[in-house]
Amino acid sequence: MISSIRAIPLILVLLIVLFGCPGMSRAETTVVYPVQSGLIADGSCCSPYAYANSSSPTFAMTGCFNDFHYGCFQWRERAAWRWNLDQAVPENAVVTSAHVHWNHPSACQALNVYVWIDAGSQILSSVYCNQIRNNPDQQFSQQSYNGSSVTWSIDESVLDDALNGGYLSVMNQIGYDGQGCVLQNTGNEGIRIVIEYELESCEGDFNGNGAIDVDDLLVLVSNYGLLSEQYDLDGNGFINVNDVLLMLDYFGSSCE
Ligand SMILES: [Ca+2]
Ligand SMILES: [Ca+2]
Repeated sequence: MISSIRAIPLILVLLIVLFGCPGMSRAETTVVYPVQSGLIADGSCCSPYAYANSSSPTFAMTGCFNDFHYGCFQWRERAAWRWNLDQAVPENAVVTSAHVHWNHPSACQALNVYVWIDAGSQILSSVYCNQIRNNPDQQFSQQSYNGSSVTWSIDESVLDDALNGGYLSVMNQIGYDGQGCVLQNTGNEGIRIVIEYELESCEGDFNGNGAIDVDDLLVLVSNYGLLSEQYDLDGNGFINVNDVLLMLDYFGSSCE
């Protein structure tokens, strides 16, 4: 006869076997906001750019086209951000994607957008921004830019460098011939990096087959209510419902 205390995990096992275990993947997402932001601009067209920190909630980025005879037809405002990615994800994380996200308070239409990305440890300065612009680790350009929210994918190798080195910097320019856009700089809708990852874990793989599956769950259940170091997942010395819940969290993941 099955005692009621052991019936609980057995019912869970039955539910998982019958209906699968949706939502039990180990996928995680983290959102990282910049630690430094600023504009690269000056008061006139066609003169050298200079970086200055700014924590303004929005950045108005305009082009420059101030010469009637096309004598000055230059980019004007650029913006730059720097993120601290040290410890952005756990050590056992396997990153599956990383994106720069930004929003415009209202839809932005522009002829050109450029984005330069650098995985470096320097703080933002005029010199560093110029270096990012001239020698980026990754770069995008998009013509016919139009939207209120935009996502740019960060290359895996660039993100790896940034995670190892600690920092990622992004610089952009929007607009041409006087057009421009307002960009949300701070707040939840401000420019941000979204990293998706999975946790590499072999906890719960009791039979060592590289996956946490129903066989492991059955092993756990067969030890339910017993003292055990081997199958104890939460470290309290015995197997109870907390271990079953942890097992459900791990369930379906693989160790590779
Ligand atoms: Ca297993
Ligand atoms: Ca336990």
